[in-house]
Amino acid sequence: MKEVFKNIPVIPFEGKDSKNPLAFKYYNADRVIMGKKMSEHLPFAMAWWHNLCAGGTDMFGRDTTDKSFGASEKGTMEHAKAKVDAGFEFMKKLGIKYFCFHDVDLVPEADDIKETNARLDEISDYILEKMKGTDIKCLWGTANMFSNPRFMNGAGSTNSADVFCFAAAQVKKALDITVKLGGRGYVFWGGREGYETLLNTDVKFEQENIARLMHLAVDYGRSIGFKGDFYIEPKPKEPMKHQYDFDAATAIGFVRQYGLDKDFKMNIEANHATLAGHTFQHDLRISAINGMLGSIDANQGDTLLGWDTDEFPFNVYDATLCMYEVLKAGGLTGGFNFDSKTRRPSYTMEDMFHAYILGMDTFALGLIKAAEIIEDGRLDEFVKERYSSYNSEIGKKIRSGNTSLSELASYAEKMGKPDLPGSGRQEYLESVINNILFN
Ligand code: XLS
Ligand code: CA
Ligand code: CA
Repeated sequence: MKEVFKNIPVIPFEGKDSKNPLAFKYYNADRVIMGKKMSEHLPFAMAWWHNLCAGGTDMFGRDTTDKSFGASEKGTMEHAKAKVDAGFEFMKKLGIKYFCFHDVDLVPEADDIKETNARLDEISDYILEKMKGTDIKCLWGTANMFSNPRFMNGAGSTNSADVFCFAAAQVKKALDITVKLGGRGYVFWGGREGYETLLNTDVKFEQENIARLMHLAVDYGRSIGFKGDFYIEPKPKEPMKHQYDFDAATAIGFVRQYGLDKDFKMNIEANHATLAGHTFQHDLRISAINGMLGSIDANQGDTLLGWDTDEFPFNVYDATLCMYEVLKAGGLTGGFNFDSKTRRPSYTMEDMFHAYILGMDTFALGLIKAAEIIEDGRLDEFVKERYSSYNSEIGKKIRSGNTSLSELASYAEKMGKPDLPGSGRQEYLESVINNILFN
């Protein structure tokens, strides 16, 4: 097998004092944090689409990097296999155990779905072969139901029954391949499940139909032995003006309304949470308290830009607060997929490695610091104390639902007026975080 990433070694852990650009400073797979190895806390995944397919094209310019990986022609099965070779070499060199894919990231789409499916069979055989002797597996698979013009009005939410059938066929095949490659999860990201204008849209019907497609997917998935979680990946907009899975709260309401909550969890992407006007931590917390924190798309946006920039995670505050939520939730059943791309001017093969080293180190730091915050205990203690009035007699009654509006009203009348509810101490708590982050 020809080496694709020449001059790039297996990336070692060298620790925080290392100046070697091709070494981890914080991600030490075997280091034990709160009783578990870092590699178990952080099941990292490579996103096939960004890492092996995206060449830096944007609205204003073509590719800056060549991801043919030695294939003589792009968009061929030879190229598809070259991407597999490159991907496996890449994951092995970084110690990454998972990958995520859309159907059409793996193979070029043919005019006829029968031919596309035959190509998917061929490439998944090839991937299976590559997986042998490694512990690399699929984290999750999905069907791309947003790029092809047939999906201009959505997939589950399309106005065309024929397009709905086509979407069903793609989901079926993507599930087959996910199961074949040992996938832990299956994602629905509703990129075009939304609308441009309400003037032409039957929102109720579209939402019901999305749920129908999801139910069909669950039934089929379970029938072929898929034991993992289905995920909704919320995003408020882009490409559509409005997307139905706006944020975690909306998507959780949706899966509950349509009886999908036993099979679905959330795949929370940092950049999507911020596009929805939330913090990353917010959507993680909302998912976690509802028992629906499944998996994470690890990236970050840019607050100066209003779109989905899918940058590699660099912000240690956000990664720390993310890992704080993850640790509190008892970990993920999914993993951390780097749905991130190198910036357009970072066009060399080496940049791909720098990007993953950055992302993995950022999350490793986040994990280390989140564990310190929990072990330190000042935050937890403060929150506990903040609600302690509910441990008192009347508070206990409220908590247990063992009271009435009249009882509370006469309690208030006797009291006259309550004391102020206690300082929120935000600045103090933020200084605790800084103290732990930079000690
Ligand atoms: C796009 C989404 C997409 C999903 C998978 O914004 O992040 O890449 O993760 O379809
Ligand atoms: Ca994503
Ligand atoms: Ca994204």
